[in-house]
Amino acid sequence: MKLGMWLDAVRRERPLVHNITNLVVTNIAANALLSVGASPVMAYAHEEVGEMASIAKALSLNMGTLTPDVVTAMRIAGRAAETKGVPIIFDPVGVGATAYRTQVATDLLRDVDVTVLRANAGEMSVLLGLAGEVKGVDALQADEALPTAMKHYALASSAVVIATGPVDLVTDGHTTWQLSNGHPLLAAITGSGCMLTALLGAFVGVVPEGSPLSTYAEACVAAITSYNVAAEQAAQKALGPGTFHMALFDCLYNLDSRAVDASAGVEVTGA
Ligand code: ATP
Ligand code: TZP
Ligand code: MG
Ligand code: MG
Repeated sequence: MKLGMWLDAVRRERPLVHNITNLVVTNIAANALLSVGASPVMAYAHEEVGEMASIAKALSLNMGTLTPDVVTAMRIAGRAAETKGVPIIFDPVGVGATAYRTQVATDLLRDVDVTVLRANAGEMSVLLGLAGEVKGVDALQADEALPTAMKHYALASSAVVIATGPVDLVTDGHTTWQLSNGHPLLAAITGSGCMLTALLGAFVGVVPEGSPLSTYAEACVAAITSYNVAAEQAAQKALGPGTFHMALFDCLYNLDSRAVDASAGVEVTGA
């Protein structure tokens, strides 16, 4: 599978990605999108989120610092995106940590037609009713039944389902991709998952409308691999989390699409 072509498409088309994200990562998510060649916008007012989501190429929803106002903004934006066929990415940050987060995530997934669901493996385990564990926003433990549960959920909801960690799993219910790129320093900075959730918006934002779910899954595989290859390059320049963080933007900006294909660690099952 050619992955680098998706990065080229993002740089060519510069998709507008509407983010309703959290207070911790707002700036770095916008910078990650700019570094990869996309166009970020953060908009929260109930008065404008519907309009913004309808002109965007993707809507990225992130539950990191929830308030009732943010939840309403997500619902209004989600409805507008659905009406216009704009793909929606959802990151249920910290689901399972509190009853409120679990309720919001469950309700949103029931009411909004999400195209891509991304969480760390602990959050995904909790969300799918398995024996996962989260501590605040960090994964503590995933369930070994996770890959099968993800496939079932993907089929039932017609969504791409992604669980990240040292190894990332992506499934559309038929095919599962196991991705081995990345670096432990990603777990040493806050927002590494949230930046990825924003970047998924850029990559699914260039999928031609009307494409099958498998094409959205491929774009997600390309997004994760591009990000994780950039992280591997950044780690080589870094002294620790601080310099790694800065180098990550530089490496995303300078990432060669051929290097993505050359370094990709992708295992496919069920194709
Ligand atoms: P957490 O809250 O546990 O940090 P998260 O939402 O930030 O979770 P992660 O699961 O940490 O999300 O994944 C974010 C990115 O970091 C992904 O691209 C993933 O592949 C990568 N990653 C996380 N941990 C590692 C690791 N130990 N080695 C390599 N890559 C990793
Ligand atoms: N608290 C609420 S959101 C957030 C923190 C620390 C950022 C979480 O980012 P990530 O990418 O899920 O680690
Ligand atoms: Mg993290
Ligand atoms: Mg997270």
